[in-house]
Amino acid sequence: MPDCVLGSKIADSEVCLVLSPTRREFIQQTGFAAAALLLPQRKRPQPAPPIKPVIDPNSLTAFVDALPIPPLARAVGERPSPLDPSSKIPYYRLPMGPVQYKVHRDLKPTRMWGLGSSSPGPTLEVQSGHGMLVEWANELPTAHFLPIDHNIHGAEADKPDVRTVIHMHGAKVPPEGDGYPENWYVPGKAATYFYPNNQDAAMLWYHDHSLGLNRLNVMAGLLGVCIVRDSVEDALNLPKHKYEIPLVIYDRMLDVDGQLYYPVSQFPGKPWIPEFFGNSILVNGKLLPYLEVEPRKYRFRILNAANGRFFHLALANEQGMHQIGTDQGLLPAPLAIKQVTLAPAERADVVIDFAEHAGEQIVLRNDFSQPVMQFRVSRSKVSDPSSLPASLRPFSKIPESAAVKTRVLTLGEVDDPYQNPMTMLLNNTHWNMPVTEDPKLNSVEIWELRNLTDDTHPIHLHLVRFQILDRQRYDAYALQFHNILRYRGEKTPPDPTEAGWKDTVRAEPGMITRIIVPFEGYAGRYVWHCHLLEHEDNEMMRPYDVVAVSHP
Ligand SMILES: [Cu+2]
Repeated sequence: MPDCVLGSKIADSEVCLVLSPTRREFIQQTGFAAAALLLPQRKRPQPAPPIKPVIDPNSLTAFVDALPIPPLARAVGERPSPLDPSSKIPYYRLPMGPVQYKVHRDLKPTRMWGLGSSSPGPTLEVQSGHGMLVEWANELPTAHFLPIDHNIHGAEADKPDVRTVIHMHGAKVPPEGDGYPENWYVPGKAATYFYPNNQDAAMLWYHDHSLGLNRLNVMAGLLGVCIVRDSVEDALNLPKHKYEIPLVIYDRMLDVDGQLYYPVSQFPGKPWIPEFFGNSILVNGKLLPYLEVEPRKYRFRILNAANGRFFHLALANEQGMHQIGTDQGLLPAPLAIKQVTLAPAERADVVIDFAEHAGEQIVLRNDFSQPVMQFRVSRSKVSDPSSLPASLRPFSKIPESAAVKTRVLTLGEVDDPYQNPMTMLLNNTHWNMPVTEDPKLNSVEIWELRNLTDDTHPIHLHLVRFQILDRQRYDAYALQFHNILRYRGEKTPPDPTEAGWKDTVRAEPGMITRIIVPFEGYAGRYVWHCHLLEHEDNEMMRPYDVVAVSHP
């Protein structure tokens, strides 16, 4: 199978669509021979040819647009707290509506759906323990501009084309405010959710989660960031204010008119594609932007908001960085790294010190060669009062003995006779089948994810944070076709960059991935799912119940 030339010309970008980077990542991590031995080869379905040619980002002048920073959300008032009506909490209103945005100086404005006047939408910033109310108002038009597949469960032709519900990824939130995928609402309607924010400092992100449409609504632009702060982080003297910058990174395809292009399958009447990979990488909504920085430390809050692409980000001058946090907040200590690896929905909190690079122009690259953005380091002498402390936040591993239950859960794929993926399944169950995962509130469980496919699936559980226990190679073929569990290696611990609190875990092919999860916070109905949005939309999502325990 040919590898994909990233940032390549139009013809190659079509190749990118048929080869999953998730598969490439597997090959990088394991060696191609092992991959070939372990898994049957299959062809990926060919998407239909683009209706219009798409733009080759290499044909554009790079680094001519300044990196935009999403605006800070401003509360429009105060309302009584649902927990204590005598106290008032901030009330935000974030309307979803059409926006026109110039992705690059030399392109026409791109139609998107944003929040407020931007995509990514305004950044919510809150202090841990301080609740807030957010009204998510659907002010979108009644027609969608991306291809809906009415064969997908939840997106049938009798459902409205435009409907949305917002989920705050990583938030510990009561079930009624979690953005349950069936709780979508149509243009003209709104939902107000209460976020208690009783959780450690972390970068959360909000995005559409409506059943069967999520991949298209996020692609259209319905996403943004929420930063939770707390006293532990405040005491660390990390770079802050203008020296702390969110980098929301995702891939898109743009047609020659500069408009978002989302391909369809080669099957007439069934437009769903198994994964989306675009050739243009946007940072905070801009293609190939630059950022002027001073020769000092910066803190970058990096989010992979792509539908399906994994990012492997590194500085072209091979300069090192320090990772200080992951999905659910600070690591115990900074880690010296050369590369940031992020599956969709994962976050990395990274400090880069430009002190030794005054006057340089440093490119941030993906996959070794594809330019993403440029840092322009000024020559001015500056003082840097910020610190990179040797220790950040204490972290205790949960002992396996704390778990009251181990759930064995498979990640599977249903193919047609020509090995085209048609549906993705968790534990061989569809969305509308009865709930099977029902942990008790305040209990700890181990979830053992047995990946039967040849993709890495980033698995996300709503409500909770968890720790990765280990990964172990096994014979997926023997399990799937002969029901024999045969290990092919020892258990390996998580990489140091993922050895903190997580809410999304890469379940790699040929691997059993185990996580240990305290189910804390609230009882009620939540979901767990793959965060490759094309998978999630096509059945790779399940409801789960956190069950309150009644005491006699
Ligand atoms: Cu998946």
